[in-house]
Amino acid sequence: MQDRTYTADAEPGDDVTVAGWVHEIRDLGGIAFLILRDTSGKIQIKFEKDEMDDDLVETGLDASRESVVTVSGAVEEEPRAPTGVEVTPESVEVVAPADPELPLDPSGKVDADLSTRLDNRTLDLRKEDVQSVFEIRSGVLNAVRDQFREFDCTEINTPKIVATGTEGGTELFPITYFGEEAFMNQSPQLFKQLIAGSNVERVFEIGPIFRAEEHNTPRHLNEATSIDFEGAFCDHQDAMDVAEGVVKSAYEAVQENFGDELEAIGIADEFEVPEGDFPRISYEEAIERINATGELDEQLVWGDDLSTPAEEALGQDVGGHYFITDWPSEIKPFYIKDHDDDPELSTGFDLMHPRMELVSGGQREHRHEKLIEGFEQQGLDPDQFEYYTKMFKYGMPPHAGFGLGGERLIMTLLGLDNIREAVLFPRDRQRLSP
Ligand code: ATP
Ligand code: AMO
Repeated sequence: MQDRTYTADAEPGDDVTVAGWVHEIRDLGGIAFLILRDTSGKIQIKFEKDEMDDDLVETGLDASRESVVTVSGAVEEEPRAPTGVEVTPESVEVVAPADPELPLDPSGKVDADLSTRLDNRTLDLRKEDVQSVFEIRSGVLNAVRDQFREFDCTEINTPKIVATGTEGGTELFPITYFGEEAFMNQSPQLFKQLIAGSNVERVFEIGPIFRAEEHNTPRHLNEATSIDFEGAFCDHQDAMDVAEGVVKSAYEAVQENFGDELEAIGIADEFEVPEGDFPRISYEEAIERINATGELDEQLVWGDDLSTPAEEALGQDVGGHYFITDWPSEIKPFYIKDHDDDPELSTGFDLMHPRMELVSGGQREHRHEKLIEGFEQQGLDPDQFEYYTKMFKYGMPPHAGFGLGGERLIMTLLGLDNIREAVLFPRDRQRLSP
């Protein structure tokens, strides 16, 4: 790496070479300042026109905003400088000039709409608040990994090109695989179960999922990051405990390590780690409570899925994270196990943030015959899934798991308006590049 000092590490008395982008030039006449920005912060470079070499002054002050420059010089204390120090330059080099016509203002003084921001993500990420979202995202994924390791899980990676879908046929992206029909995977569901049934027992995966969602909403992506868990000898209650632990660990890590980033995003004062156990509300109670709010035009009846307004009404009523448990079997997928004492009721659960669903999970059907029956009830051909079902003949333990939407976790944790703000290069109906 180039011999350079991060701006945040420049101390009075040091001779440094700093490298970064021209954030701003302030010309006050006899004195002018170049504010240089790098990943660690900003530093003021001082040009005293009468006392410095003309070429040096010209190179520094003629550099267009967002050009990449390196500056060598002495660091001095200067109380009037934004960071309390400034550099008196001995040399300035423009390493990569920037076109003065910028499509987006990285100083953030001029607002840009989301579409312009996403089209120019490199410039967008030069803004401190935007960079902070992705520093936090990286920190959250670290915390989640640590938490899974505490639960004795092994990290796995499963294929993203697959022969069958699991989460609804209309949401599949078809591709051609050497002349055969194949799909982009919607969920690691079947693969994580196949590994939980081995001696590995407890697994997690953080990876992409692909959904051909037709609708364009602020909380759906066509390529999302799924945080998946699967554990042998676990039931749905255990899986809920793990989901709760993982979500809380994300909040705790942000609280502990990302104070400056929360400040930059402007939410440091309101950010809170969720306290206490997340309530576990049955589906039956959920629809009663939603109906009691009077927020919906039509009353919900047993068997209805929860619409967005229904979820929002319940979210407001509960006021924090909560689980919805014991869903009707008929609206949960074939791999979810029903309660032994009531086949109308499933062990499926969702973990909700007041704004939206974060997690789906449940105990799995591990009995071969019942699994095959489940496929038939959902109108799926069990023969197509033989690669999966046959392993249920060779000692498949009871097991349970869940999938947590990574971007939804970041979006709700940081109060972002649009899920696209939590992905570097989102994929949606309109967006296939960059
Ligand atoms: P001119 O009179 O043509 O503006 P000058 O060299 O006399 O040139 P100063 O009077 O020193 O300029 O400063 C001009 C402005 O810049 C003042 O508002 C001063 O507070 C500010 N200033 C001067 N030096 C610094 C510095 N090192 N950091 C930040 N602000 C500074
Ligand atoms: P489900 O389909 O509910 O369950 O997905 C799990 C979680 O993934 C997130 N998610 C999405 N996020 C953004 N855009 C999308 N298009 C999108 N689709 C899903 C949500 C959702 O709660 N196999 C099961 C999980 C399991 O039972 O283990 C599954 O995929 O946050």
